[in-house]
Amino acid sequence: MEKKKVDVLEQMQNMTIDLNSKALIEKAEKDGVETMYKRKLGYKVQCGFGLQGVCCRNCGMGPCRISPKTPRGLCGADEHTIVGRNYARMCAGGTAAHSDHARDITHTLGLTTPGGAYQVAEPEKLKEFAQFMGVDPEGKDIYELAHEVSEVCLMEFGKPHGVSKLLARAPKVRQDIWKEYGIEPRAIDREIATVMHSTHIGCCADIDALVHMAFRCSMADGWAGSMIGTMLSDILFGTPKPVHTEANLNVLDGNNVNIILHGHEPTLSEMIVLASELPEMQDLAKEVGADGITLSGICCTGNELTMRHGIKIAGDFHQQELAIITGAVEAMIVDVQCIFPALAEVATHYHTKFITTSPKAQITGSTYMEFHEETALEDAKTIVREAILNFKNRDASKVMVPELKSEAMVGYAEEAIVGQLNNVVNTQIDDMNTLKPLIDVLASGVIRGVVGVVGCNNARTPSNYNHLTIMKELIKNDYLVVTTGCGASAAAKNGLMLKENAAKYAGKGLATVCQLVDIPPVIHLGSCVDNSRILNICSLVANALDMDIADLPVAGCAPEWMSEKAIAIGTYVVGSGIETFLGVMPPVTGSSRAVEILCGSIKDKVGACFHVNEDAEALAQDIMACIEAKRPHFEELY
Ligand code: XCC
Ligand code: SF4
Repeated sequence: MEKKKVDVLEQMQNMTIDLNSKALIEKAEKDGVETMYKRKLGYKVQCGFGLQGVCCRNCGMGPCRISPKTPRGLCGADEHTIVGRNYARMCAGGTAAHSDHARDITHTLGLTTPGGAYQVAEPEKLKEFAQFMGVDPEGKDIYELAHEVSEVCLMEFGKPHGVSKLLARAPKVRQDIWKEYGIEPRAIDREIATVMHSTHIGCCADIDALVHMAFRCSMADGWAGSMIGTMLSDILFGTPKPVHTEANLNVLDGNNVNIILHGHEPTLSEMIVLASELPEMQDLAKEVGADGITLSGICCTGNELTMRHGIKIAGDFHQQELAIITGAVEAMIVDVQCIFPALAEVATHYHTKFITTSPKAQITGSTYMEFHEETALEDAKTIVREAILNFKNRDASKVMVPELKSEAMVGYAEEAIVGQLNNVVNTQIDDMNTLKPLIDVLASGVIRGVVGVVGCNNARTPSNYNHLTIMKELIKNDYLVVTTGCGASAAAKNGLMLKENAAKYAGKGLATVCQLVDIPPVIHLGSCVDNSRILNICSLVANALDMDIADLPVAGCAPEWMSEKAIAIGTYVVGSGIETFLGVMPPVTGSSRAVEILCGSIKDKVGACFHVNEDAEALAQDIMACIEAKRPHFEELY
């Protein structure tokens, strides 16, 4: 290749540390296919106003952009107002996404029937949750109960009075802090609507009030929407248990029909699993000349599937285009969120069918096959059939499945983590007894702390670099890492979710615990809505010790965050009293006040704040220093 082309290729390959991705970026170049990596080259200079959050287009007089020459928008909004409004809107966007996902799951619970496509997989969990939500399970048929719980949960989205019922899962001291600051979320939809209203032109223009509102809205994400999503997904599809899987694009199978599921809601993906396992589908695959069907997942759908079925993880957010570029994918089936519209164009270069299924995420150029929960299995069969029949169109000369994959153990729900530490899998977490081993290793300092390293890939950092750097540094120093979302995929792809690798990567204390109780040093907690599992575990531990969540030696980290969902997550994690570390600066630096509050004074209100450092090594050090500073107080209380 001529020099210029080599330079361009190298620049693109430097944007990821994943070797499979590097190989496929090269293939994309050869195939003449544009990817995110190519487009990024065209974005050398990103808009400074946008980066700082000081561009407002909340009304038609704008856009207004704050600069020394124009310190106020036409309406007089200053940088603090504009940054505050933009931040609050990001939180509302993220809360809406997670919660609308949860709403679909909740409706699905209402559709369960004995023997139907959707059934109750965890009757005991349902009963316990029903009781918690104030529904008496006594004497009720399990499906009658499921439908009643569905109705009660739906009310959490739009009830006219009161605050989220799920706040009661938190320690009492935490609940008091929320009451005091006034961030107990009311109905989920109401919090989102309030933010949209207050950020309309001519409404809220006070940074403290805007941040407050952003927090209350995000709390509805964590302590209502996401928590309902996780709980009801477990009830419907089963509580995840530790299971073996493989990760990275080599999981695509050359002789099989390859179906990739991408997006978020298990309502669709679970049905695709069911459909693809039917003998008629397996037979059809053989008829078209394939050996069988390989399902794999990308993004959070990948996480949901792998933790419940051990289905392989094809890749993360930044590998979605590259997956199609392998030329070995018969269908990429998507529902909602984190789906590049670019997939439509990428798919035109290969035989891959890019199948959209949700009215909420229709994409020009895709094959739209609408999925309805009411006719779930039939719809899923139609979609899977479409994928299988596409096998004959595969062009062998365009196929290149890259070499690498890693093994991983995934699927640690709260029950599994606590149970595993007791050497009993899937115990009910109900007393100090079952939590004691977890608390003991933390209190003794054998494990220094627990850090949730979660979230996306961001093209502002090389894909996976921050995740892996931070995770490795933490486990090396005896901090247990729990992870969700695309962070979890990064860990799975790189061998960090194997107990066998604990001795290699983890410090002595953590490695010993891993050996003793058979856990990997980085624990797969699920998808991004499953960050609510972190809230749950922290609450259980804090309750058992009669402490506040803020007293625990724990931290949150989103090293490569990019979505509005991630901002909402970060905000509710801070609101829950957990110090939160970001590897990419959010668009708030245009307002000194916003930075002061979010990275400082909010701590006086909720006991934690944001910390940002775009140097991953330094961020890992910051996290450890922060936890070490908490330890004396924790040990004293304990
Ligand atoms: Fe999307 Fe949930 Fe981020 Fe990955 S981690 S890029 S939000 S898929 Ni959720
Ligand atoms: Fe400009 Fe104010 Fe309109 Fe924003 S709301 S675009 S700052 S006039």
